[in-house]
Amino acid sequence: NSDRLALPVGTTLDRFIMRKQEDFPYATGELSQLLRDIALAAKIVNREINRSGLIDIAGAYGQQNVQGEDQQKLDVIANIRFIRALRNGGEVCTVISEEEEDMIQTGKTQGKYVVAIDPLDGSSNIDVNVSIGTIFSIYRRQSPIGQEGTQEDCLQKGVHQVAAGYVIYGSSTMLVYTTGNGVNGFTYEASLGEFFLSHPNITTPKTGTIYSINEGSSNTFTEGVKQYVQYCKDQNYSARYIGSLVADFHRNLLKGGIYMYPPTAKSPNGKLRLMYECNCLAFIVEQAGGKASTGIKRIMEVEPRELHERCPLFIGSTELVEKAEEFIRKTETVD
Ligand code: P6P
Repeated sequence: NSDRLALPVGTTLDRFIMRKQEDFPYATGELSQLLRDIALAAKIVNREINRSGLIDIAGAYGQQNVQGEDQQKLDVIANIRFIRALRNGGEVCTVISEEEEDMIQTGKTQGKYVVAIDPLDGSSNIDVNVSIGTIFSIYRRQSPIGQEGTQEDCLQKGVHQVAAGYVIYGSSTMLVYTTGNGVNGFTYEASLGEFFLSHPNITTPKTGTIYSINEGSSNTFTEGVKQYVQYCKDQNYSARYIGSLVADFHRNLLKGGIYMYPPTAKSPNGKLRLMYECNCLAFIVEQAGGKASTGIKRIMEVEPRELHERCPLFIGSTELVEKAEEFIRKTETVD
């Protein structure tokens, strides 16, 4: 970006979105509004997460939440909040969510966009106060306006993403996203209810010394993955694995490193989901100068077949991902 476009740290998310829209003379504002709708839902979910510990305490004394229902799991609450915000915003015709088997039709058939979302990934980590996250992708619908979105609208290759991002609810809450022109990070100031630009133009280091993988499954790794993990040890890399995808990814994005979820006996096609985990983070990492692979091919080139299909994920610093691919290609036939 030329200086004219560079926005100072501290710019609010709203002003940032507005200024970036100005760069697109034909933009009609729907994507801008959609990004605002996602940010609103993130603020609401952030508040629910921060209260969850206390509500549990309240729950323990037999109290119930404000709706008088038994305390729902936070990932269910997050799913409700994000779908409601997307529906009310009016820009989205159809949503696919980790929390729901089928496509969710918002009823807004004029909506130009489809959203794939994992409303709260790693939610098992909430009770132990480990950072968790929301992961999302935005696609332009292919079917005509004025009807419900179709399965084909929801099963587009990652290269067709219009935008992708994540929210990390951690020591601070951040929104990190791209619309295909670089990656920017915003930190939430709850007392003001605003996201402020804190990490402009994020680029991930070309290489790194951190490798993230669950070595508890290493007995069933393929030969190529076993050899690459051994290579990381021989290079004296640091093993860092939080077990919360957004937290592991965000650390490696900023510091350099590789996150891997390879095929295992328990998850022969990897555990992570193509549409609302792998593709989203792949778009972000590529825009930040990194790489995202199934070990054999570029994540964003994978042709989706099912809404919740899984795929192996090797993502992060380009040199580390390419080295992993080298070991895998040397030892495995292309599927
Ligand atoms: P494993 C959490 O359940 C999750 O979906 C990701 O957030 C995390 O990276 C991964 O699964 C951890 O899986 O098999 O290592 O426990």
